[in-house]
Amino acid sequence: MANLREIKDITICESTTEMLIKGRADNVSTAFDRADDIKPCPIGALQACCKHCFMGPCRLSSKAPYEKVGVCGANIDVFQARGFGRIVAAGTAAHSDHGREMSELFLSVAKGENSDYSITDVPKLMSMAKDMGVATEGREQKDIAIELGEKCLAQFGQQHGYLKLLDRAPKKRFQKWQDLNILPRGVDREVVEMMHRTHMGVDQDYKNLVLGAARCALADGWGGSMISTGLSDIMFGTPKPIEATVDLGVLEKNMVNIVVHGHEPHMLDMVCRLSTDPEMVAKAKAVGAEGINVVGMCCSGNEQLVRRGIPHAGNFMQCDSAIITGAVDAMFVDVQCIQMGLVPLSKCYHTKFITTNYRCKIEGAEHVEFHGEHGAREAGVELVTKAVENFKNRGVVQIPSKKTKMIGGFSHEAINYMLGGSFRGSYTPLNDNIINGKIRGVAGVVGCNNPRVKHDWVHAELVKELLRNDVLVVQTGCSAIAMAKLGFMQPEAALKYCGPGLREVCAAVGMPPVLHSGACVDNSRILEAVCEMVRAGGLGDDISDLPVAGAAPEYMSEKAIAIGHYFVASGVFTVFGVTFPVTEGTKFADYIFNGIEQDLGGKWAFETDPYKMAQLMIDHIDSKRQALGIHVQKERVLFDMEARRQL
Ligand code: MSK
Repeated sequence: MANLREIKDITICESTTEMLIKGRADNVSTAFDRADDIKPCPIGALQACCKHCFMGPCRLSSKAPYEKVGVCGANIDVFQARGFGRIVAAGTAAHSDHGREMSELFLSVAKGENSDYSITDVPKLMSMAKDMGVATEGREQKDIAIELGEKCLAQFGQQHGYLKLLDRAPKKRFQKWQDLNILPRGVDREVVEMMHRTHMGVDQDYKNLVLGAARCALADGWGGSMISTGLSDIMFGTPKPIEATVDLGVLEKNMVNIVVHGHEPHMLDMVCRLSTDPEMVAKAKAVGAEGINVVGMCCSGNEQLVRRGIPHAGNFMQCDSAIITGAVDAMFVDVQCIQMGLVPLSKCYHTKFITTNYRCKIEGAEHVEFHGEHGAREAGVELVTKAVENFKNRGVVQIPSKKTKMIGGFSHEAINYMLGGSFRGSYTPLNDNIINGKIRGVAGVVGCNNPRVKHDWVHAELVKELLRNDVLVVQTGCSAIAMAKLGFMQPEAALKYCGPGLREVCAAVGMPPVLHSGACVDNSRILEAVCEMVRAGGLGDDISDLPVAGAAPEYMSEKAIAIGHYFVASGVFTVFGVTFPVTEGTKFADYIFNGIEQDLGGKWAFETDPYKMAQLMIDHIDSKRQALGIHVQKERVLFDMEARRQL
């Protein structure tokens, strides 16, 4: 391949650097190399190509006169809005299909038809039941769980009304959605409708399309994703602060290494349990290994890291590197973010690359079908046995030594408890510290890695800049792993990286300044956290009043755009990096970057420079502080009796 970047320009991650050097010496190709080899299509990057019918494809560009239209007469704004709508529909479909899988699994457990999994978090069962309108008083736990499972599953195919968990939103926010007629009715209905509206000859009003996409995205955040997170918590436990270790150094030289990569927590859960099963351990010892080491990768790994402290090998752009170590005896994958390039790469080493889900088969990969609802243990035994049997085939092994300790597990419930204690659990202390200015605001920094930018660097520089300015950071997904590897999820990080106000709060509570909340599907936890902030009072009566902002600095997936759009539709200023599917100077661009704020209270921004990105977020936070009248730190006033009476 010609013109490959130097490795120092590809990543700031030490262990990835070491493995990319090895990979080049081994003459194998990685996604970083392919990104150098294949340039992005300039028309596609601007969302200026329409393939929605076969009179085209029609291509417009920023250089074409604004009046130029496609064969059907559709203009550049409709090209972009239709493309954007389909991206949101695809992202929503991905999260929500995962949510459906969790609902079906949960229902099989609730009915007692599945002994491979169980209900482990009864308080979460009760709170979720209440929010889904399931009566709990005087009823058997089993009956509550069955009704909850059925109600959750029905949300996907519901045709009328609105998704029940939207009731968690502040009243003003709900009213805004109702006034705009964008309350999602059912998850599947909104995805199907978006696909219909973007078909040739249907919706050709860019604003109507963007608002339709908002309805679809809300079905993701407040529907499919929120259901998935809630039911997974009931089965696998609601995260609370827990220690874990991240980076490629979690691989073990003398153990059978299994990397589980994908998005569905139940396969990883089963494989983890089997790794300590005496029969499986005996099998491992019989082939000369000391035992079985199961580690996560990407988001199912994130889910089980924040719940159980399972070691995590790395984020999306470290999958290649894990295989290049030569120490991965098997990589089991389920759905989402699985790169096809990992299959030929695994054949260059000894790694068994095994797909496990009927929805995600890859040519050249071995397939062992795993179903959570039936036969999970048997499939798990088959998978783990294949990894164990492959241990003897190892060649040269080079495991980077780098691994970092971290504290993760900050669900919105854990934040509530951490700040207020078990008897007075509340977001009031957080709000108080925002009002008194010690914490300037809160930022959600989430999303993927993208090989077109320096791996982990944009995440790191953005987060450093936010912390320096007293902005508390909440994270999910691959972004969280980037910061965990760099040590930002240790309480001591507050002393090193934070401004004086945030440092003081973190030191008092003993928490890290960067809070890991889970997988990309768990961004719904951040929605719940901002609802709690509104409920606690003092910071306005809508999410859009809060001094908060969101960012996905290295995103790459359609899911990320769906997440971004549900945050914008929920009233949050949201900045994306790398690239954005938009042609500047169009009415569509002006609407999503500006005008949409009038309608929804949130808006999009696009910026690739992490320092400018941070500035945009801080400026937004400051503007909200100003609107709330908390922008200047007030002198403490001592009240006399008369003043108290007036109060
Ligand atoms: S895994 S969607 S690269 S966060 Fe959720 Fe990471 Fe993005 Fe996949």
